[in-house]
Amino acid sequence: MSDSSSRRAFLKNGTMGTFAALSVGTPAAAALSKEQHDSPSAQASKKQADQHEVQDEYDGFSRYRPSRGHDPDSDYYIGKRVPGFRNPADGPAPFIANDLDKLPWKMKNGAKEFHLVCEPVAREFLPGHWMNVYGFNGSMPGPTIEVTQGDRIRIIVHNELPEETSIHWHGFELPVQYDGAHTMTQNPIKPGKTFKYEFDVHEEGTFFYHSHIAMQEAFGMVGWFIVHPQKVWDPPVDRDFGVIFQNFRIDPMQTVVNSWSMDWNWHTINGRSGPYATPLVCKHGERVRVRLLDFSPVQHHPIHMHGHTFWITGHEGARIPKSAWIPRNTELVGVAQAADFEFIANNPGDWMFHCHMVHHMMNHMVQHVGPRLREDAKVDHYLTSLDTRPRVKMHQDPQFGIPGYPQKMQGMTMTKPMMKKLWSRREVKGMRANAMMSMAGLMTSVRVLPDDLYQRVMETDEKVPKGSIFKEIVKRFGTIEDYEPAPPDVMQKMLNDD
Ligand SMILES: [Cu+2]
Repeated sequence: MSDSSSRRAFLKNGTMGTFAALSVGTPAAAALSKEQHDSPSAQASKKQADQHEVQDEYDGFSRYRPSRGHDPDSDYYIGKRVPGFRNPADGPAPFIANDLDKLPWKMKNGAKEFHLVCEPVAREFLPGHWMNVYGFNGSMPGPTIEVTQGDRIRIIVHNELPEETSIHWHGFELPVQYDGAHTMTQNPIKPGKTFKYEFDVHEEGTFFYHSHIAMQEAFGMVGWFIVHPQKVWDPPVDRDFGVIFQNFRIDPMQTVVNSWSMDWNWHTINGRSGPYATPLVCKHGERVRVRLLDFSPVQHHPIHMHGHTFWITGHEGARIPKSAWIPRNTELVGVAQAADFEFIANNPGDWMFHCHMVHHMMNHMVQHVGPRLREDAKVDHYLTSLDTRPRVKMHQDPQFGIPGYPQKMQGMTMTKPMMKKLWSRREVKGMRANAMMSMAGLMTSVRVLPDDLYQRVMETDEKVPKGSIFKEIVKRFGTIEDYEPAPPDVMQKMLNDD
């Protein structure tokens, strides 16, 4: 047994012991405990680890604890070239864009044929807050197109919008007639009509597609176009996440985007707003890639990740040579730019991952000054009596539950069904009971979980009490004596909503 596999075994057994103590004597815990020993994913990850002989320590850098390594010129400084557990022979890690589907294809006449339908879409930005946007195949952003370098692709675009459109394949070096710049390279696709785009993909990397009509872009018409390299990128990653950040202007009382506005008040990640944007969940010690696209109409986003130092390994142009990778905690991603972040998940916990602009960390930009609608005022009344409008009374009137108005988040006055929807997702199981309060707008989280806790959250249907996974991580990796659970009143309210 090598040093690294014995360390993995130690970590597994050590965590097993702690976990057993946590859930004393319940039959479910006993069954789960056995399942963890035998589960196919645990065996597969051990097998992968053994086959691939991944190490735990590299030049002073550890994949299992916060660690900077010794020498900035080392290949392994802050995890720069530390590989994941995945065997490159198994191909690239599957691409995961939470809350978005993949676009299916069929092989026809030597090409992967996709059908993309441009259409009006209703998207639930927050539980109960449905917005009328434009998208593809019932989704905003559209479904992910995923191909391999060297593929020939054919995309048949059906225009079901009430207006003309054309689709641009952003970043591709393709024959100009398929570039999608309407009137410049093709006639616009009329409502009810189709257009065929067909080309060979010789590049690899992080691309996207979008309508090339400006106002339709502001309505949300974008989707991922991921091209996996023929030869898997080195070092191999275990997770490959994609998140699209967008802004919209949707006024109170409205569900339709005001695409003329220069001001933006709703923020989404893969079409959902924090805390409804689904967390990115990975296992302790893995190498993780997050591809991030800013498809906001006018706003740039300084993206910050907590608890880890990441490397910028690519932009929408191409993968960056290793010698030019740079370590960061915050990366500014501009409009129509994508950035690939890679890091070793060596610090277990629930970590914020968010745009750092304060106006993007809250919807409507008014979380701290209160709603702009007044008590007992209808909108028409409000507009016609601006000088005599009634005083603000926050969050108590049902009229604040109107579409387009998310401020009820403040003070945990979300309704039961909304809370239920937020907590019914597997990815948030066991987070602190009030974790949802801290996420709004362009905010989500990266969860780094030890193997057994990962299985409990992501691979079993066992009921996981709120806060239990977080507390267990503090117990194993922090100082439990200093830990303060969520305030009981908030906690109780949340539990009542369960
Ligand atoms: Cu931002």
